[in-house]
Amino acid sequence: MSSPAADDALPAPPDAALGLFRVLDDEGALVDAAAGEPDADLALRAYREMRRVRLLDARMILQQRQGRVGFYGACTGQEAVPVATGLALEPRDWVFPALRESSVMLVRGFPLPRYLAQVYGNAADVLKGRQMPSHMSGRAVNQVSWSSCIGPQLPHAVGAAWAAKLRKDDVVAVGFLGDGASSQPDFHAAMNFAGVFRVPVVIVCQNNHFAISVPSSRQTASATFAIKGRAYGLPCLRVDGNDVLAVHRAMTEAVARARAGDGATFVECVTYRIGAHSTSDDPTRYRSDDEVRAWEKKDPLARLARHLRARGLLDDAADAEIERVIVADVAAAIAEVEPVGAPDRLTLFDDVYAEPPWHLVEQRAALARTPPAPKHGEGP
Ligand SMILES: Cc1ncc(C[n+]2csc(CCOP(=O)(O)OP(=O)(O)O)c2C)c(N)n1
Repeated sequence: MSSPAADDALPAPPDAALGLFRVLDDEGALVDAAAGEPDADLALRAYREMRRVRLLDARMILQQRQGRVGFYGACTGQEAVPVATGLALEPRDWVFPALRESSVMLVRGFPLPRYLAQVYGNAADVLKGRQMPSHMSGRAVNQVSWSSCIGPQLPHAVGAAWAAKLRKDDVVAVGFLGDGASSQPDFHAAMNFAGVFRVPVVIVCQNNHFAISVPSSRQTASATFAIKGRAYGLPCLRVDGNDVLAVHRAMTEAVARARAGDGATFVECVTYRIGAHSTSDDPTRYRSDDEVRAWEKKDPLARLARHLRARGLLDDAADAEIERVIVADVAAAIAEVEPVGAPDRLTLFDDVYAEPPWHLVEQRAALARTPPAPKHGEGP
């Protein structure tokens, strides 16, 4: 047995909740070359998916500025987390997003035109125009609608995971939050239940340093967000959220742990919201250009591109072709869904009751007899 003095001399083990797990450094070089090169197909797929989200967001912000959609919430600078998550999950797993993870759906195969139809809220939208734009969800890819309240998706994710455990379903749930949501009671309830009942859930905090205008330093006095998991008895890990390969590895391990029956994990992904909170926000009111420029240097796409180029997996021509295809796909999707009209008014009565009560049956019939109101600019 070693003496206490000898134990004291040992260096402290690295603390996963206080460190920053990375596969690539800011320049795109491998942090641990001995661990081997990341899978080339995975890296290229992640790059294409992140490019798609970035270009799509830029185009949709223009649509909003032109008055063609009412609102849009982009995730510019934060593409790595949704893309890595989408690539780490099985189709049977469930996703409970917060504000910036809608695009997990695209990675998991949801068609782009239907995804964009949600922003227009028209008849092609699977949500029948009932949600605020940028609150996409789809049963086909097990992605639940975000309620727009900050936090409740976390108990939902834990509940779904708990149900899967009770039913002995081989299913994992992932629940997302921003750093601001860690101040909500639902976060603590979810973390506690996840720990006590050892449910197959991964709770992922995207620490993008702001909750609208409130900096993360006003959300917590903890050294990191990841370390909060320890109080609930959860393994917790702090990851570079701008390193898609690191997030993919962390998520793959956390999902495997959950699926093996070894319980929940809490992951903090350290990132930065490069753009505005939403199209209704002006971030120049609460943060400096210097800060934004410094984070732009850590851009997740540029970093992965440097890595791919260094390995000979990407060059200017291939990159331009990736962009050309995405821009054409986005334009085609918009052209397809923009002219689609509003959902039928009678769909208002759908999806609430299996057997509609008599008064709703009457109201539905009355609405069906009433001619639609004239559109703006029409009529007398
Ligand atoms: C319960 C509740 N309070 C306040 C809001 C208004 N609100 C919308 S987004 C947001 C900030 C969320 O910050 P964070 O959780 O860090 O996510 P981020 O926007 O940074 O991705 C707030 C306060 C809300 N939607 N719900």
